[in-house]
Amino acid sequence: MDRPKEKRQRKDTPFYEAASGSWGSVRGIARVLLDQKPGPGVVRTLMRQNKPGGHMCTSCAWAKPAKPNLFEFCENGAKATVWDLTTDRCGPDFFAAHSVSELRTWSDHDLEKIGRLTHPMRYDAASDHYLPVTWEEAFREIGGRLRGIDPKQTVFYTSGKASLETAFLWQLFARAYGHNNLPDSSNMCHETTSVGLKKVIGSPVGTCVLEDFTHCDMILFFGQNTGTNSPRFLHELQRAVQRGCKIVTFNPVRERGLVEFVNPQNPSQMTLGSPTRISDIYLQVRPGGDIAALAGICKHLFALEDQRGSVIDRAFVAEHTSDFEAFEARIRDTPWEEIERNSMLRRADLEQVAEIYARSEKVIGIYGMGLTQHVHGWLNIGMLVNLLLMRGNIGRRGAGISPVRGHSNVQGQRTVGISEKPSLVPIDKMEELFGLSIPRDEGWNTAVATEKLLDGTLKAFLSLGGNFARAIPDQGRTDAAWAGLDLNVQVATKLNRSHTLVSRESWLLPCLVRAEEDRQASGPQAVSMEDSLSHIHGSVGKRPPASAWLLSEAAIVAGLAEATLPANPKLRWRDWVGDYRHIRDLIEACWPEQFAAFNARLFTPGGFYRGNAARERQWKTESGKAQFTAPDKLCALGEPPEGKEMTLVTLRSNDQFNTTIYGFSDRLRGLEGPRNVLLMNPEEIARHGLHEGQRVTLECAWSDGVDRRVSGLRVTAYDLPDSCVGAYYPETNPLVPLAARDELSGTPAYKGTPVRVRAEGSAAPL
Ligand SMILES: Nc1nc2c(c(=O)[nH]1)N[C@H]1C(S)=C(S)[C@@H](COP(=O)(O)OP(=O)(O)OC[C@H]3O[C@@H](n4cnc5c(=O)[nH]c(N)nc54)[C@H](O)[C@@H]3O)O[C@H]1N2
Ligand SMILES: Nc1nc2c(c(=O)[nH]1)N[C@H]1C(S)=C(S)[C@@H](COP(=O)(O)OP(=O)(O)OC[C@H]3O[C@@H](n4cnc5c(=O)[nH]c(N)nc54)[C@H](O)[C@@H]3O)O[C@H]1N2
Ligand SMILES: [Mo]
Repeated sequence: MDRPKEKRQRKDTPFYEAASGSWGSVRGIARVLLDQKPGPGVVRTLMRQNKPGGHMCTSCAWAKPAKPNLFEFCENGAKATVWDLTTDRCGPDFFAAHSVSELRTWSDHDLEKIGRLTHPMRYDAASDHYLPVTWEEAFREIGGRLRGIDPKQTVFYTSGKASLETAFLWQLFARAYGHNNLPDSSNMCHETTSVGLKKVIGSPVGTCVLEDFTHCDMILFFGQNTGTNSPRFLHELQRAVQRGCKIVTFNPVRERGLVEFVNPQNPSQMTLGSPTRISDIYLQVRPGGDIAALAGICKHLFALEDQRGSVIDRAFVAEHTSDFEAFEARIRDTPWEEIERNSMLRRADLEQVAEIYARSEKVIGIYGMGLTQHVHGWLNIGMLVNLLLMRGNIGRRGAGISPVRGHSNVQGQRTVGISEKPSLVPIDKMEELFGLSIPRDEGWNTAVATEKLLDGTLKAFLSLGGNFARAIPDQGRTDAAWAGLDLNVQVATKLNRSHTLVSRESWLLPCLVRAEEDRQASGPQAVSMEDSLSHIHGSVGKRPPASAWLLSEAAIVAGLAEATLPANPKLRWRDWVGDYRHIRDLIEACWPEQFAAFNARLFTPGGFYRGNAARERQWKTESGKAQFTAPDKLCALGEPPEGKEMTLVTLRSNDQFNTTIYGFSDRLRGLEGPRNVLLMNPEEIARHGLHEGQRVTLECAWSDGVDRRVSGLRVTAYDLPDSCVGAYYPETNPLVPLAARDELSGTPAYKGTPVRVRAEGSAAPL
């Protein structure tokens, strides 16, 4: 197995200063090609990626333009595809040689690096090995077991990669079986958006489309790391900057992609190495400090309004919004000292941002996990919406709010019924179409499902992709609980830690990846997904499957459903899977407005837009208006750190996709080597009496008395605000308390854990 050398920051400058993109991204692709040895023709596959007739990338959810670039893939999109198309295999021979107990000690990287799963496998407790089985046996046995379990004690999890077609079948299976327990990776991600944005503007998704980025004159960026997590978006940003658009970024970490970018597709930029500056102003807000930062900008706007008028769009506020007066009073009453203390930013800087905002006609607010993964995450979003509403920046060309979604179809899965809330789903229509009686009680989201795992209520867990056990908080407590389940079924492409935390009965069902040809009774199939800007795209895989025993995800869901449910002539699983156009017709029947002529529009260049009322200034909120929120606090953290406590921000490196660890180069942060680093600024290292390279244990300081710790971290100097430490996800997930989650949506507060640092070998906390 690869053993990385020690992680170190480049020594030539105190902190990494190279531009994002550039030759580094080309080298990143070359490295993964060498490492994964994909079969022949992979370059052709990459050239088709994100273009009509090709497959849609499985990495991020960023929009796919109608007129694609020559290479419509980025470094990390290429890595994701090549990682899927490796020639390495994880088949019966591998499982015969390694017990599950042994595999449980392997790292995330080493487990996935084995290669693609090739056969359906069943865990054999007597030998502690996975053994190959036939699909018939797998479906029959799992179906039989499910029929003996109370559906209400069962969870069907989805990670956001499965297509619209598969996701629709999955939720239908769950509801026909008898529950709404449909947690999704979105519950750990942008659920704060789905709930928070719905509350304030009546739409669970963003209001922008790609064209808006060619008209805006200011972009406010909060807690989203474009260079690593949605690099194709850098092209829009670069073009916006070149036409004079101002970009202001709020992030505790100076992320290179938001500082400057060399377009790898621009020969002169590559040759001259002349980067485009992305952010005009970059403010290293403290974690959880965005409410205060936004309050400061709003406060100065009121001051400017008093001085010169015409700053606030009074006509828009009067016609379209509610509760402005309470918001105004709260902001005017908030003292600057509190704003500065909570944001750790200077008044003068926030005033400067307000000046630019007041001068700009069309402004877009962008955000990611830096706003959503906090205890008061929804208020972060409410505050950003407040700022936009003050000048009518929602529902206008070139303006709006734009959450950047994570998984490539995570937004779409919610659109087609993956939700624990039956009120958000056309249940009546489904009952009518399929002759069902579907429960109306709310099911479990990820946080509740994890509580049910811990308290023993959960009996069966079925997972459509993902790595639930590794992605959730509080792994010190949850890891042991999996053994108590009656049934654990994992549909997957590669081995991961969730597959090693076996239950009384555990199954591993391997599926095709998106770039592979999906051939069914009627011939090769297309699938579809929805991007971050609510456009739906068709996707066609053309590569030969990694193994003859693989099934498509849709076929696996249909096989499981057929084996579990009583016969019902209206549930024609086999026919539907024979031709996915039938599934798209069912989606259209359930959501006729958004999916009208779904099959006919499947390959619309740039995708087809499913519409958004808030973009048209129709507010589907309780008041029927866009809602101002008066902030009752200035900090998004549940328990702000005290004394020597620090706030832990869990980070993604440039060499991972969630729990999939491609390698050990966090190039854009200048960090190379093992991932067990603890990033701290040099003054904090000194304040804690530590030194660089020292090994430390991090302890969670959440006040529920539970002992949560991660050892063996190496202190690494990094440019972060005071009282903030950074470390990688998922290795530090055991430190995040399950109880620390957004108060409205339940999204875990992965960006705001209070921690103490303890030098290893020393008894007392420092
Ligand atoms: N290559 C690659 N692409 C990915 C993924 C991946 O792992 N690798 N994951 C996918 C998924 S599922 C998702 S959800 C997205 C995630 O993409 P992002 O939304 O970018 O998520 P993160 O990288 O977790 O963190 C975002 C940023 O928030 C900053 N931050 C932390 N705390 C705060 C805060 O309190 N305030 C502010 N303003 N900023 C803060 C961090 O420094 C970081 O730069 O990316 C998707 N795309
Ligand atoms: N501390 C901390 N924790 C976090 C986060 C954080 O920022 N900090 N981020 C959260 C976020 S935003 C998210 S989205 C979750 C991610 O949680 P998940 O979506 O559950 O996790 P992934 O790591 O994306 O899942 C990787 C696995 O998916 C399987 N897989 C890959 N492709 C396919 C496919 O096409 N089909 C199928 N069936 N399986 C496939 C592979 O077996 C692979 O091992 O983690 C959350 N956890
Ligand atoms: Mo995510």
